[in-house]
Amino acid sequence: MVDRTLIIELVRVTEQAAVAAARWRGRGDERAADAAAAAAMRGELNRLPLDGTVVIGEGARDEAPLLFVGEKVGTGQGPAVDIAVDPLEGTTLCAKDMPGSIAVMALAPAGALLRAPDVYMEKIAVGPGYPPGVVDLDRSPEDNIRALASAKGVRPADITVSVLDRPRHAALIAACRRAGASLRLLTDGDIAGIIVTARTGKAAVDLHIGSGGAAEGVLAAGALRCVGGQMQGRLILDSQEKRDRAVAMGIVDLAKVYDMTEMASGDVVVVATGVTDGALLRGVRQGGAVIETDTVIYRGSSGTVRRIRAEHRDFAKFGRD
Ligand code: VTB
Ligand code: MG
Ligand code: MG
Repeated sequence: MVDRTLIIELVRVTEQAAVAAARWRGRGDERAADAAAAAAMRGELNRLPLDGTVVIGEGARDEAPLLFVGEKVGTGQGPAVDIAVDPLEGTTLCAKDMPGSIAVMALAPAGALLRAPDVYMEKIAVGPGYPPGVVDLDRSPEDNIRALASAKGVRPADITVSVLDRPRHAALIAACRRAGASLRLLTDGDIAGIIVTARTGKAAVDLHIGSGGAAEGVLAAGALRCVGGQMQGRLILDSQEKRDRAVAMGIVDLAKVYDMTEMASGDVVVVATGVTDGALLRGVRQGGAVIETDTVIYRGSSGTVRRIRAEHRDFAKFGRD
């Protein structure tokens, strides 16, 4: 178990990353926004009493200056934990000041997070309340939509599927349309896309399908575990170089379908703060001396979701009135 008091401390990590990224909202510079988020995230992580290892980060040691895979974070005094980060998920959304960019990280006992190489992952996810295996990566989109509709007691036309809007998904999108489903096409951001399947309510999305980053898959799996639902992922290793990288990272079965709990096992905690407004979180608000942030913390082992709205004041710059 991760020390419960430590869990709340993680709020600062994504808050600071989101505030740093928000300074770059709408400025068309994805790299600067990402770098600012990563630097802020690392700064806060290194203040925490933990012996952390980045297992999912901003890249390999030689290509990422900050939060590279293998980097040690924390003060070194504390529990040995795995850290997965996406300091700015949806860099393009942030650079264009479009909805849905977030700062996100996961923490889990050492060994609990899948060491996913930086490749795409095929994903399928549904919210809670369905029989196990109601959808499956190995079935066609049509079959999955029909199975989900029947489990839900509705028509396929009443099912909403979210898919990243990419040319590589043309056949998938066509298949969903043939099945009669409604599609929510995401310009970016499948972590939020997957988590939103667990929301009930009128505008709910029932199913997420398609390929996106493997890192995002692990982060989404951690959060979905907490709110309930089912998810599967399979790494797309479509070149020898990618297969070699996966093997070097200790992956034995290259075609393995990972269940949600295999991607993020044990007492995983996922924390996310909104950068721009989105379906999951409100973006950073800055009004004069006060900066407001909106953060959610998911704790897998207890299924607790906490929402923290914070006001930050910069007395050094604005004084105390
Ligand atoms: C994926 C997805 C992310 O970027 O990594 C996507 O998982 C990149 O896909 O949520 P492309 O290479 O097709 O652009 C996000 O949408 C945002 O980081
Ligand atoms: Mg990302
Ligand atoms: Mg990112």
